[in-house]
Formats: sequence, structure tokens, C-alpha cells
Amino acid sequence: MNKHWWQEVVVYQIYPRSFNDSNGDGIGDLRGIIEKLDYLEKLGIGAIWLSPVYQSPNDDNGYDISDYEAIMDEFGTMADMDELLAEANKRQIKIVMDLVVNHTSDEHAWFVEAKKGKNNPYRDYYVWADPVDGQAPNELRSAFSGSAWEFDDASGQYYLHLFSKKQPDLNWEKSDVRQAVYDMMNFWIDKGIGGFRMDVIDLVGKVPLEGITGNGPHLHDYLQEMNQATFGQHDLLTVGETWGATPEIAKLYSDPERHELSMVFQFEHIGLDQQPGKEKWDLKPIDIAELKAVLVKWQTELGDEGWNSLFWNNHDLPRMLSRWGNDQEYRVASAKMLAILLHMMKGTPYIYQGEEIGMVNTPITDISQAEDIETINLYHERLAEGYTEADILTSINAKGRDNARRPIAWDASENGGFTTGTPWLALNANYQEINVEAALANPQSIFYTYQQLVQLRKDNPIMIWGDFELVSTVDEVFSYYRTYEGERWLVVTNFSNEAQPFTAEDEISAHVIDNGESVTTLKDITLQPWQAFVVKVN
Ligand code: TEU
Ligand code: CA
Repeated sequence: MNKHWWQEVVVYQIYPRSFNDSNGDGIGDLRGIIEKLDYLEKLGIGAIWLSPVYQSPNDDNGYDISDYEAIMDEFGTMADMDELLAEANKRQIKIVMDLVVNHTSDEHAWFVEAKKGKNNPYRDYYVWADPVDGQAPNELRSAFSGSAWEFDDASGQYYLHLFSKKQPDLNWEKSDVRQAVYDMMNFWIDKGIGGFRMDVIDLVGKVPLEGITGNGPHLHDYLQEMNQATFGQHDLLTVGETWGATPEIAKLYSDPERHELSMVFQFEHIGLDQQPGKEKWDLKPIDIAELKAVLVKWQTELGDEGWNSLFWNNHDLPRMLSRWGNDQEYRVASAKMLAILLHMMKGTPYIYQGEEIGMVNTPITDISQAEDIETINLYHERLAEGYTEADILTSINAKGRDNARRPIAWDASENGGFTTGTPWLALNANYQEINVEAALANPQSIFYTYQQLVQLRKDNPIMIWGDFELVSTVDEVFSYYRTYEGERWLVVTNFSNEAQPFTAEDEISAHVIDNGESVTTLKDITLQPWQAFVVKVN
């Protein structure tokens, strides 16, 4: 298996709206990112996954694109984008763009044309279907509540939208659609980008009238065609967002012999704190033994037929420090433990903006404080279904996407220095304690643990290429070896609020990293709550 740059770097995800506002309109923007490239260079990351910055009416905050080759006015200009690419490349930081091609905005020129009538040449760029008994064609539901079919009065047909009504699904069975997507991708590749994160790419093979959404029959034909027509000629990072992936399915996407993608985001671990067969809003406590089993499966079952991405957070997920860590009395220790546990595994690690300074969830007390369409639709749907408002807000505070989208605080000044205006979404009230300036000023901060992990990966091939081997422990202790060319590291973490026992026969030959005290022996020790350390054992 030949080696690629995207196996060796740590990727940092930026949600531009909430990263840094350079012009005082309360909305993060491209020039705001340029202003912070030195900070990201200090962190040591090798690539930025940039959430969508294309022209959009922002029904889903940029994941509803009305022009793939123009920059959203609020984020700046194409000249700003070109400058960001140039300035990032000067710092050996690649820019990975977000490719959102399962659907467009309903304000995209293609859909404006398609809605003009059944005979319009763009009509079957989208998925239309006649009513069945005067109703929607089938029971498919939108991820944002309600039916996945929207009735179009003018033509008497429904169109498909697996997300919001303003995000009509593209018809990937039409080769003109695929070619138009590839042409757009090559426009961005010619600009020197580092790759693509592919939004819900497992859905583009859908067969909606048969109720098939993810992993449809032609999905991999399309991806192999896309590879050949665009990035396959370049060494780019391509990561598919594939909610339904198992290791077997992941191999179909990322086995180098298949010439599809570099890797996928799998979400099996992310679904472990929801009641089986229900929605993410139907909560259940995380079981660390279950989490360990899932992560170990992904570490051991891809083999050489694929490559893992490693993440706890993104712009759709609640802050992991609040979700499965302890954001109260053990905020710093548990944040560092989560970082050490993840970054010592095999795969490409992703840091989501604010994770490196230990940002936590931001509870709301009233739905008026929410911004995200998924949350607002859920609130109204469940209210209508008879759920109590208190229960709905409990679910929203645990799983709502706004938790990840609260603006970054750069210092303790008003609005955390994120903006001189009014932030589009209020910051967490703790920004005077949790901000970048405070993190950089404190040698014991979470930031420096992330910086050290990123540097360790650059200096130690074992972190990238080493074999993974689980250590048998009590449920709440997650420990494993990494072994490479005779070198062997032992990772030990206590994923709990309680002291836990641990023992190993190995002798410590060197200390690599820890989140507090360094151990002097591995024999019959007691791990403090959230304690984490890595030692060389030969
Ligand atoms: O997310 C896909 C997706 O399914 C998520 O919306 C998920 O179902 C939900 O957030 C529960 O966690 C991608 C993007 O990451 C997301 O921001 C977009 O809203 C969505 O696709 C549509 O483009
Ligand atoms: Ca701005």
C-alpha cells in the first residue's frame, strides 16, 4: 500500500460562519480565516476541511448551494478564496473543500429551470414523481422532519428532498448531472485545493421510488467514474461522509485497488448514545465497553483495504467533551484524555474548531435561542406529537447541532473577539474563561496537548503506520499497543469519573505524553479519573 500525505497529517475542520469575523457583520468569513492561519500553523495541522463557502441562501447554513463556483456574499469574494488558498499553501496547509452534490439549493439555476415545467431540459436533473392516491409517492422522510417529498402545484408532481424543502435532491442517474458535477470539481481542483469532503455521498446512489437511500446500486460505479474524471489524476484527500458504513462497506469506498476515495467518516461510534432503532434525540447513556468494541473493530477490520478517519466532533455533532467527557470538574483532564485516546489510534485525525481549546455544549432554555433548521423542525414536530417541551429541550441540549456552531472566542473581550458586531449566534457565556488567548497563555492548556499530539505524529511513524492491539482491562479503561518496526507504545486511558485498576507486565522505557502525572510503573496501578498516558515499552 503506497503512502500518501493525507495519511500523515492532522486535519482541522472550520465552520466558517462561526470561526472569525473580519468585517464586523457578526458572521465569520474568509478573511477572518486568513487572519488566523498563523494560529493553525502553530497548532501544526496539515489541512483544513472548509465547510461550504459557496453561494447559498443559508437555509441549511451553506449546505444548500445555489452556485458552486461563486463565494457566498457574507463570506467574501473569490479573490479572498484565492488568497486563502495561497496563504494556506505558504504554510504547507492544504484546503479540503466541502462537496455537497447529493442536492442543491432550490435557488440553484438548475432547479429554477426544472420548476418551469415537465419539458424543461433541466427537469430530470432532479427527482420528480406523480402523486399516489393523491398523496406523496412513498413514506420516505426528510432528515429535517416531515415527508421527503414536496408538492409542486405548477406541475402537480412531487420533488424529492432528503433534507430541507429548499434542498432538492439531484438525480444522479442522469449522466449530464454527473458530468456537470465533475466539471465543477475540476474547476476547484485547478485552483490547487487539497481535496474534498463529500457530503452524504452514500446517498447519491439512491433509488427513491424503491425507498432506497444510502448505498444504492450504482453508488460505487458513480464514485469510480468521478475518480477517473476528476481527482484520480491527483494525490488529493477525498473523505466520504457515510453514515451507514460498516468496515465491509468502508472497504468498498477506500480500498486503493478500487480507485474511489481515500477514506470515509463512519458514524457507528456516534450512534451509541441513542436508543436502538430510534432517532439521535432519543437518548441513552454511552456504554464505554460498547464504544471500545466499535472503535477496536474499526481499528482492526480495515486492514490494508482502507483507511480510517478519526473524529469525535464536527459541525453536526454536540461537543464530545460535554457528551462523553466530563465538562465540569474534569473538563481539562477529560478533554486531554479524549485527544490522546483518539490521536494515538491508526487513521487520519480530524480536529473540529474549538475542540483544541476544550469548548463545551451551550444549553438553551427556549427554542428562540436555536438557529439550526434541524433543531427547529424537530422541536415543532415533537411538540405536535405530544412530547413535553422540557423533554424536547433536553434532547436538543444533548444533541442539537448549534452546540457545535457557537462562535470561537479568540480572547476575553466582548463577544470573545469573534466579532466587533452582534454575533449571528450567541457565544457560550463561558468565553471569558474558554478562549484561544487564555489557552495559548497556559502551558498546561488543552491546546498544548493537541499541539504535542500533532507534533508527535510528524516525528513518530509508529503513530501513522503502527499496528493496533487492544489490552484486556476493566470496561472503563481503554488501553492499546501500537507496534512498528520493533518499537512498541502503550496507550492507557481511564474513560470514567472513577479510579480504575490497571496492570501490565511491560517495563517503561520512555514517556511519550500524559494528561497529568507521569507513571513510574505499569504493575498494579490505580488510574485517576480521566487519567491518560502513553509510554514506550521498548
Ligand atoms: O449531514 C448529513 C446528515 O445526515 C446530518 O444532517 C445528520 O443526519 C444530522 O445532522 C444528525 O446528526 C450533512 C452535513 O454535514 C449537514 O450539515 C447537512 O445539514 C446535511 O448533510 C445536508 O447537506
Ligand atoms: Ca464577516
